[in-house]
Parts: sequence; C-alpha cells; structure tokens
Amino acid sequence: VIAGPPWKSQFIYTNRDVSLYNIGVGAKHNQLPLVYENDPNFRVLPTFGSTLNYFTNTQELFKTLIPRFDPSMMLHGEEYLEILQFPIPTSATLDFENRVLEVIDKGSAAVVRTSITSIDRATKRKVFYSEVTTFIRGSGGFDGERNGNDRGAATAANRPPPREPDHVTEERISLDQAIIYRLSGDYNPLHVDPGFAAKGGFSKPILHGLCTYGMAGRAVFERYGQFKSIKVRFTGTVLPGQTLRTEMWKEKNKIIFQTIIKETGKPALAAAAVELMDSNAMS
Ligand code: HDC
Repeated sequence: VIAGPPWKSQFIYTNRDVSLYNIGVGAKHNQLPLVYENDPNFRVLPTFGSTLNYFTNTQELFKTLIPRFDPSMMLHGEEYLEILQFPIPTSATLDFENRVLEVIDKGSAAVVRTSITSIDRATKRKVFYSEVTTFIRGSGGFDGERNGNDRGAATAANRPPPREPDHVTEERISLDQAIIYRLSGDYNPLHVDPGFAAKGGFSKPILHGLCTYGMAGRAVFERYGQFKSIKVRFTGTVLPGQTLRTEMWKEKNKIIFQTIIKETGKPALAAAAVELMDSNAMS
C-alpha cells in the first residue's frame, strides 16, 4: 500500500459539456433541464463529477507504478464520488489535486486507487472529490499487499436488503451511446475500436464503465432526487444495445442499487449506493 504526493491538473467546462454529458448518459429531447442551456432549471447530472478522471493523465503514472502496464488490459474497477457544492456549477474552471491512495496486488491483476479533489478556481470552493479504482489485468504478481484499506463509503459493500426492490427501471442502451459518451473525455479506444478491444480480449468494443454508472445514477436521480455521494463496483462488461435493469432499495437516506444486464442476467454494477441530499431523504 502506498500513498504518493499530490500532483495537479485542470479542467475547463461550459454549458456545452454539460448537455453533451447528460445526453451521453441517456438524457432525452423531452428533458429540457438536462439538454437545453436556456431552460431555467438547466443542470448537470451529479455523476458528471466523475468525468474529471480523464483529465488527470493517470496512464503515464501507471507505467511507473506497476509492472507490464498495457492500456488494453485496463478496466474501470470502482468509482466513488462526493459532490461538495450545490447547485453544481454548469460551467467552471476546476483545478485538481490528485493522489495515489494505494496499489494492490491481486495476483494476476493490479488494482490502483487514486483520488481527485477539484476546486473551483473562481470561488476557491471544493466542487467534487472522487476515488477511482482501476483494475489492470496482467499487471499483478509484484509481491504487493492483496487487500486494500477500508475507506468507508468509498469501499462499502452496500448489500441489497432481503426484499423485493422498492423501484426498478429498465433502459436499452443505444448502439450509438459509446460514441456519444466518449466525447465527454474518455477517448479510450477500448470503447470504439474493434482492433483495440480484441487486444484486450473482447469480441467488440465495450461500453464505458462511467456511461453505465451515469445511466444508473440518472435513474436513481430521476426517482429519488439529488444525491451527495455515489459509489459503484463494475462487476461485468456492458455492450451498447443491451438493456440495463437497475434495482433500487431505499434504506433511510441511502439508496442501495444494482444494475443487471437484462438479456444475460449478469451483473454490471454491484456494491452500489447513493447518499441522498438531506432534503430528499424523507421522500
Ligand atoms: O469484474 C470483472 C469485470 O470485468 N468487471 C467489469 C469491468 C468493466 O467493464 N469496467 C468498465 C469498462 S472499462 C472502462 O470504462 C475503462 C475506462 O475507459 C478507463 C478506466 C480507467 C479510469 C482511470 C482514469 C483515472 C473484473 C475483470 C474487473 C474482475 O473479474 P475477475 O478477474 O474474475 O476477478 P474476481 O476473481 O472476481 O476477483 C479477483 C479479486 O479482484 C477483486 N475485484 C473484483 N472485481 C473488482 C475487484 N476489485 C476492484 N474492482 C473490481 N471491479 C476481488 O475482490 C478479488 O479480490 P480478493 O481475491 O482479494 O477478494
């Protein structure tokens, strides 16, 4: 387990990035507050904070941290996000502070957990804090520690309670979802280039983990309202064209959820939960 020194980077976004992100995780023409910048309630979905991952140049770091780093073997393992400012700005310049939290050796795979704190340059207030877990196949076996630290909500198991879900949504992912989603910053060829996907062992490009996460997060947001944190584990790959079935359980101010691929019955997201804003916790 290692903790590294922070390094810095930045991200400038505008209304255009907000609409593009919302559409990238499935917002539709009849949801004007999500897609039209002149709507009085124009807003960004809370999961937007996780797109900042892509602007921190972590891949260069991985080359120095773990053996045999191969970008085609890299998968998103887990994501945890706290939203620290409401309303979330729909345009801003954010400065980041990034850290390596731990590097874990799973034998065949390396698991790297990094954190990103973003600060609005104009107000000096923190806007998002996230922890990104990257699962890199073929890079384990370096005599590192096998277990990561308990990091509270960021690593919580979030097991669904033993009852039928309180709310369920189903949504088919458009065949074009990945080519739209990637324009929010994740240009990983794994999600668009069949040759690169084949190198990683996939018969076709897979969906971005953060697109599945954004779609499930939007489903929770549409039913239960604004949330202040979200955590998921990516438990199985998803393909554009498949249908996401998201099952939700309300437990006090937490919504525990899981997302299953309807066509195969396989889990896509598990150990997942959002913590509701206090004003939404009673509804
Ligand atoms: O669960 C498997 C899987 O395929 N999950 C889906 C992964 C996925 O589709 N992710 C999204 C798409 S990839 C993507 O979006 C990339 C993006 O463009 C860039 C991402 C990088 C962002 C970084 C920017 C900063 C898999 C392969 C992850 C694990 O399956 P198995 O190898 O069968 O593992 P298993 O035997 O179940 O467990 C082995 C040990 O690993 C731990 N583990 C399992 N799944 C994990 C995980 N740890 C973290 N995250 C996961 N998702 C298990 O707990 C187990 O540990 P232990 O043996 O110590 O209990």
